[in-house]
Amino acid sequence: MRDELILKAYEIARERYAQLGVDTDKAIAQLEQVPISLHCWQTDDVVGFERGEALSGGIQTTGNYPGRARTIDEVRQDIEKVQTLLAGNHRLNLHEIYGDFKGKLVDRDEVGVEHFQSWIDWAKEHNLKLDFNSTSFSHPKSGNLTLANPNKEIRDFWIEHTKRCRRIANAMGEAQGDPCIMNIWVHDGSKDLTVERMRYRQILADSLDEILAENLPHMKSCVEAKLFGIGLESYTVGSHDFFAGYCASRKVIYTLDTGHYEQSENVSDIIPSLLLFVPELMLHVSRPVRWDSDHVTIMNDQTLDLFKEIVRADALDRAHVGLDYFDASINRIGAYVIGTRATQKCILQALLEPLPKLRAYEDADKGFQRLALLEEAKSLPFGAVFDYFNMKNNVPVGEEFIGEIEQYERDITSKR
Ligand code: RNT
Ligand code: ZN
Repeated sequence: MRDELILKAYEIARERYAQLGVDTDKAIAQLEQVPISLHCWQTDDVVGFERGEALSGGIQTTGNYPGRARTIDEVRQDIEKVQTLLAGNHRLNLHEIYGDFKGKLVDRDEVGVEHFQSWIDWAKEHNLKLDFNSTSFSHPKSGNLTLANPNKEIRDFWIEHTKRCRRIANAMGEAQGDPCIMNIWVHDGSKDLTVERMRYRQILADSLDEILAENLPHMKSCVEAKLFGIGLESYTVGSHDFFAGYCASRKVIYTLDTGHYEQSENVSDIIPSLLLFVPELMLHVSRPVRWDSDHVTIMNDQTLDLFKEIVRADALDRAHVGLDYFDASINRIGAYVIGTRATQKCILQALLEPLPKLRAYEDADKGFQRLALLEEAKSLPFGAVFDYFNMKNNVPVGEEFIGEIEQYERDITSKR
């Protein structure tokens, strides 16, 4: 009965969209090909397995909902659960502090592929491809400046760390037969006014040039821009302008985190500018509330517009989609699933846009018609298409995943 209803609704939706020249089957097939890189740090509030230091680097999790993953096995168990609730083949995004250190303190300038071999094996077993991140926060040498530090000893420590991480990413990429995307984000900045804005940026550019010089064919590096960090409010070395210039001149992938903008800012408009000058984009899909609060991604205008611009630019194959938020105030598995499904909904909405018709109106200078269709497109039967997409992929449809997560909480996370 349930399946019949979903199918019936889908058939009607398919016809309705077809009237506007939109092929829903094609959109579903395209959506199935978009992997979303799941950020491992949502399972455990960005703690990792190195030294369990308090989170630093200007980022913060808030909340203490029970059930946080405390071990590598618990992180894996949670990711495996999440996978069963999502349509499509996704990726797992690891941070360096999530290495399999087997209880030993492995410092950041000592880390190697051996600390990620069990991840590589596990990922293969579970049909997940891995992405990676160097970790410059939550460490005694983090301070306010890492790769941009004028102190050579500290700077070299972080350069060594980041180089090692790139080699680990390369090994992951080789093992999975698909490039591992490695993100470099450093929190470097200043709480108060600085008179050395350009100097730190010069040092950061030099450090990155040195790090990226090594040719590693199985990985791709990306660098993440930011507005500010907590405790580092007056100045961010790796600002949006810095990285736009850096990525354009060095042909490096730009990481755009939607949490790093003001709530009311039109983030999506950056897409068609960057795409003209940088090779690819890495997206950290997130949600700022008042500040870079990393709330769970939802289907809001910012996220919808982001993917509409990517689809309008025909750039889904140049954009790597990942999530980046850490909400410790609600069920963490639930947070994962809400955010991933919201991202998929936004991608689907973008794929279902009646673009040829809208473009024809625009070319003919028919402004009223264009706006009217943009408005009407919002209430097309998109939900029926999304439901069918999930049913077709044998994962929960609609709110069905709520019950499944409640069950997992009763059986597993509440006992932690
Ligand atoms: C921080 C950046 C960064 C981190 C992760 C944990 O503002 O968004 O991507 O969230 O590396
Ligand atoms: Zn981010």
